[in-house]
Amino acid sequence: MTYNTILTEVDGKVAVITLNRPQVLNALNDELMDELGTALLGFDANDNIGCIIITGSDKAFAAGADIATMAKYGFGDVYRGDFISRNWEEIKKVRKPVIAAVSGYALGGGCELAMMCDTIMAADSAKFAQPEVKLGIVPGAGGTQRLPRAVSKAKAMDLALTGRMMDAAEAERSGLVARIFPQSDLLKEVKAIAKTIADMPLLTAMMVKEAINAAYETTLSEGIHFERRLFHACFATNDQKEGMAAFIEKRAAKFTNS
Ligand code: CO8
Repeated sequence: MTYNTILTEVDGKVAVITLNRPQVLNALNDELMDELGTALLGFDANDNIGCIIITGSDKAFAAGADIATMAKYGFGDVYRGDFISRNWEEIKKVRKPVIAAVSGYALGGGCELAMMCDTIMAADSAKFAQPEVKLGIVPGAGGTQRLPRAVSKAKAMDLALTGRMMDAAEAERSGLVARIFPQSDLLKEVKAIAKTIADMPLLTAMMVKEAINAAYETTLSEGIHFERRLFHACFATNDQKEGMAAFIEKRAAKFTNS
């Protein structure tokens, strides 16, 4: 499938989706979000893929929603058109692990898109911000909800009220970013991490993702209960038998994703 605003690549069991509107620093418009959703759900349905990476260019993961488009909108347009909800939530339907590999700017909707992924790996050049306040809008794709959960209320308030940029080192210290790599190594390193994940038993990896994401939606006791049910369910899979047998027999496991 060919797209206008993204590039896709498959490397073994890893799929890479590259945001590709370089002339506007990968500003996120409807076409891009539609294509991203289609590509994500396509890879999610593909049995040969075990992990998906979303990345951008060296200069920008994404510099936010497309301001030139938004500038024309009035309340009626965004309310009646359900701006955001229609095509910004597709990523949440993806059940396989999704990694954001961020170089350069991840601003506004770009930062929010990265936070919708399951984890964020960053180049040392990465810069994160929620600068919407400077445009007279609040973050609208989850920034006020996901950022405080990732970095604390104090830092989320600081970032969203001042609109300032946070560099990769601060983002890692704050818990937004899992690991930092030199910019030239980012994609290679993230592909290696994605391959490690894709080589794990898929059903188990999907359950890990589902359980950790549930931690953000439930009370602790409900979350623990959910985890326990998934833990018990693992014992119905062939890969639990294989993983434990391989350990005992001191050999590499051969998972069948069943
Ligand atoms: N939208 C549209 N065009 C953009 C955007 C954007 N977000 N960001 C950059 N561009 C364009 C510029 O207009 C410029 O175009 P041109 O060459 O035609 O003038 C080109 O990209 C290059 O940008 P700059 O010349 O500005 O490059 P600099 O290196 O000087 O600066 C910056 C880079 C700092 C990233 C700067 O471009 C900037 O501040 N961009 C805007 C960042 C921003 O405010 N982002 C938040 C947008 S609001 C948002 O994301 C709300 C999300 C809510 C959910 C959305 C649902 C759809």
